[in-house]
Amino acid sequence: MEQNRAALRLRTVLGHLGRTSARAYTAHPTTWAVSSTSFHPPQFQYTLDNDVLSLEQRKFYEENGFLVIKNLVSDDDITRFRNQFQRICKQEVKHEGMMIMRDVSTEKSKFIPSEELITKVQNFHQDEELFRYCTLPEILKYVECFTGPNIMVVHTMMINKPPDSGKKTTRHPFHQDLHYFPFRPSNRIVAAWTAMEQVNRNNGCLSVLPGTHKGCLKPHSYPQWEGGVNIMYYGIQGYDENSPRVHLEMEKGDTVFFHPLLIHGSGWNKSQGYRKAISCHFASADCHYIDVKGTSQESFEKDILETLHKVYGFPEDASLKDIYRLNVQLVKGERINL
Ligand SMILES: O=C(O)CCC(=O)C(=O)O
Repeated sequence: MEQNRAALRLRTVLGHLGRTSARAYTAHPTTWAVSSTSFHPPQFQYTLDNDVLSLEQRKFYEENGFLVIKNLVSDDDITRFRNQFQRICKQEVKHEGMMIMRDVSTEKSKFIPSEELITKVQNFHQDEELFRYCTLPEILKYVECFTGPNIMVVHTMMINKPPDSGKKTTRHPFHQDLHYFPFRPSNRIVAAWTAMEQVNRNNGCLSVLPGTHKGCLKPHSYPQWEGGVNIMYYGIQGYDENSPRVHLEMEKGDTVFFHPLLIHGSGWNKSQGYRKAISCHFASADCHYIDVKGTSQESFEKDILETLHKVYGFPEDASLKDIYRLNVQLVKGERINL
């Protein structure tokens, strides 16, 4: 009985159940100074057979772990996402389970519901307007190349990187997204990240370490930054600082798809503007859950459950798997395991 109540609470809080049905480059895949021509894979493992990606694009993702598609999302859609984000910031729209986050540098100042104080909205699954992003045919067409035809939305974010206060807290340390996910196989998970305006090194574009998706999941922890670090912004302990770095300078509407093991992060925002992006993680519904206890992900599970318990009264004995199980949502094909 108690457990049923807890499960019900969990569901209400976290959203509804998935339904059963070092150099800068301009964002153009063929201009990256990273290899695609000398590449002869024994077989493709990170992409699936279909007629969407060209052979060159496929080889590029296999080798580098990311792929930028220019001008994929329309200006009209981006305007709609921007307007809805503003409504959420002003608290004209609220959803249970949606997480509203602030930069650590403004955490202690009085909260005024405005775009200036909100750095990220996570888990917008219940917001029809923002969730449209995850169902756009132009996005799903590419997602399918990595996940296959049964597609689940597993995580959503709208990021509003503010002008930095000078403490460099707006940086996002290098990390692998798989650290946050209790399902596998990793090759059937992909992120889509769309620039909502021009992004460059000045306003803190994404930076990636090409080819790192071929490695394994590394231990993560909070970096010891003088100015503080944002909640849930874990960084990799001990990556190779000399690995070649690519700064993904992109135009509004350009979208990068990337592998969950690809090491990436973003720089601090030196501009006076709010750098916006919308992002969604997708996984094949054929993926299966894993228990993260005893793995490097256990500390994240503990952290998130503690936060959810404190803020929302979430059951203490839940698992990372429980959080996702209640939140994932089918957007194409059939629901299988997730
Ligand atoms: O948009 C950014 O600045 C970084 C986003 C990111 O890597 C993440 O939230 O995992």
